[in-house]
Parts: sequence; structure tokens; C-alpha cells
Amino acid sequence: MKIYLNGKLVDKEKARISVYDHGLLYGDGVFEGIRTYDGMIFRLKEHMDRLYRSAGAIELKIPMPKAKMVDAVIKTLKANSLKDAYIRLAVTRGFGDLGLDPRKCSAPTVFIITDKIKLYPKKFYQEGLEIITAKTRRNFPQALDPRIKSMNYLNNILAKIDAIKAGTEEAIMLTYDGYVAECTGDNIFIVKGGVLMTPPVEIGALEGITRDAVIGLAKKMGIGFSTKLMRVEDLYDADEVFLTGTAAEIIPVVKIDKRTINGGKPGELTLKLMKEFKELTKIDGVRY
Ligand code: PXG
Repeated sequence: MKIYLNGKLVDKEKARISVYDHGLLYGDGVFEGIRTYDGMIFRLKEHMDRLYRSAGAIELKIPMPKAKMVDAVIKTLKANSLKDAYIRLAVTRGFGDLGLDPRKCSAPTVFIITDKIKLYPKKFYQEGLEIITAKTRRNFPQALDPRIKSMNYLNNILAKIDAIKAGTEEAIMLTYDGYVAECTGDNIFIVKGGVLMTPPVEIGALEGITRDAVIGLAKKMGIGFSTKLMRVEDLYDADEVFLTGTAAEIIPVVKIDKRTINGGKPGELTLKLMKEFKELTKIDGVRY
């Protein structure tokens, strides 16, 4: 497997960065998780826009324009002959000294990993997922805005540990004042009275590319949609609940904090959206 590292394709075993890299020392960097379907990169432009937006938010100047980054992604995919892949693209502050000061870093580190995609078991899509509410709250936006896809994922990892301890795969993260924000690596939607709803990103959630795609599909399908502030009780009371993410796509939720949703079955609208999303991945992409 070849890895793109600072302008060169190198063997996986030789793709190494310094222990002085601030991405490692401080989680000072940004990243994207992108997916390809049968030789097409899904929503590449949106991922690039979010990467450069995240970098801008932490005052990290990516040392190449978007078009060059796209070329690097495609070059890496081709070098590994991957048609269905997961792309992990990261830009760190780079090599520095042992102080926080980003001005001490000489140049950002850019790396691109392309690998086979690891999927959730089929069973979850057919039977639905059980999740819990994490004890860990989502980062307060004025401290570290969850809209920035930074390499600082400890907040999410702590909530993931909550999920694992409860024997589930995912966990809902609430904002500091108790509103539903998102899950550790997925956005969350509910259906209530035929209307699709998801929390607004401003309260502290990532603006997911899959989330945007699902909102677009709902509009096209004539399904009512709105962003909504919700408490976890609104989830318990929903007709349908599902999660969205690049790795998960759309995954139905049938149990939250041991409470059964929709009689323990994936919802009708959820299933329809899953079908439409699958179709979208066949057409909405950049071929390489
Ligand atoms: N919320 C959070 C906190 C995320 O990290 C999403 C929502 C969904 O966004 P997209 O753009 O993917 O629809 C994410 C992204 C992985 C992995 O390796 C996945 C994510 C983040 C980090 C790692 O599975 N999901």
C-alpha cells in the first residue's frame, strides 16, 4: 500500500512522521474521512471545502490549493488500484519544538491514506442499532467548535468509551446544556409525524457530508424537513431514528438507553432514504 506523504508516494512501512510533529504532540491538525464507490469519490468538493474551512478555523495554511490536493488524492487511489476505498486525508501543523506555539512549526505535514473500507456488519442495517446517551458532553463550541474536524478527537473517544462500556457501538452526545448534538462519529436524525429533523450544527455538531446529502434527498423526495433543538426525550418519543456518516452511510436506530423505538424495527422512511442514498452514491461522485 502506498501512502501520500508531503508530495511523495511512499510504502506504508516507510510512511513515518516525526515525534515532534504537532499533530501527534497536541492533536494540532485537521482531517477528512472520504469514501469512494466503484471508482467514484463521493462528494469530493464538499469534503475539500470542509477540510480547508477546518484548517482556516485553526489558522493552519494548507500548503497547496484544493485542485492540487484533489490530484494527490486521485494519484494515491490509483497507485493502490482501489475502487471502493476509504480515504483518510490529514494536514497537521507539522514538525516543531516542544512548545504549543504553532509559529515554531516549519511546514504543515500532509498525508493521504487510502485503504479498503471497513463496514458495519450487515445485521445493523437490517435489524437496526442500539445506542445510549453518553455521559460525556460534546465540546462547548466556544471552547473547541465541533464544526472543525480537528485531529483532537478525545471528546468523541471518551463518549465512544461510554458506548463500549454499555455494550453498544455508538453513543449520543449532548451539548453542555443538554440538547442532542450528534454521535461520536455520526450525525443523528429523527422522523416525527412524517417530518425529518436533525439538530442544527450551530449548537455544536459536525456539518456531516452524509447529513447534507440526506437533507438534499429528503427535499427531492418531498419529505418535510427542519433542523430542531431536541432533548433525548424527543428521541425516545420519535417515530424513527437513524444515524448518518461516511463510514455508516445511513443506519437505523431501534433502541436508545434501553427504550425501544418504532417497535424495535427500522422505520419506513429510514429504509426509503437508505435506498435513495445507495442510488446517489452511484451517480454523485468524481470518477478517477
Ligand atoms: N459527526 C462526527 C463527530 C464525525 O466525526 C460525522 C458526524 C459524520 O460526518 P460525514 O461527513 O462523514 O457524514 C463524523 C465523521 C471513521 C471516522 O474512521 C468517521 C468519522 C470521523 C472520524 C473517523 O469511521 N465520521
